[in-house]
Amino acid sequence: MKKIYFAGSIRGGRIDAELYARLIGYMQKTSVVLTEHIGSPHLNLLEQGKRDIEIYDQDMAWLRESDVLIAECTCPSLGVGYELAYAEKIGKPCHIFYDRTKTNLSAMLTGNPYFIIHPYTAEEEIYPIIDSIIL
Ligand code: 6IA
Repeated sequence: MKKIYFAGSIRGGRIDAELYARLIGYMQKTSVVLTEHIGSPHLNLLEQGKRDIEIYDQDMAWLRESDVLIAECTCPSLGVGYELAYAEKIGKPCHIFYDRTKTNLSAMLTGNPYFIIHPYTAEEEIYPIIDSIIL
């Protein structure tokens, strides 16, 4: 089973949290998602117990352990941008999804040929692409 590091916005805004939860649930049928909390509706409560230094250390360890980074970037997030740059530095494959009807992705991502970018207009388009990445 592949180990997936799924990245999505947390402090950047939780508008797409339900989408993250659906994507994570789908990937968990066939893979291990190291960051399953990204889709949780209770993140504020969960976050209270943890210090930021612990969050950072744990996430970087999971990123090193993962086989692939899959990021949903419709809602811009500094943390996700940082994770993408770190993943590139350590040579992890990076797949980026974003809804082209809702956002214009940063040129720091679209201009970097290392990143494999999947613009979509409807959520259903994402699932077969995820299959091709993880199966
Ligand atoms: O800048 P942002 O907060 O939007 O960054 C989001 C990204 O940073 C996500 O892809 C996560 O991998 C990572 N990240 C940010 N905050 C947390 C976090 N908070 N836990 C894990 N990863 C995080 C605590 C919640 C937890 C106790 C359930």
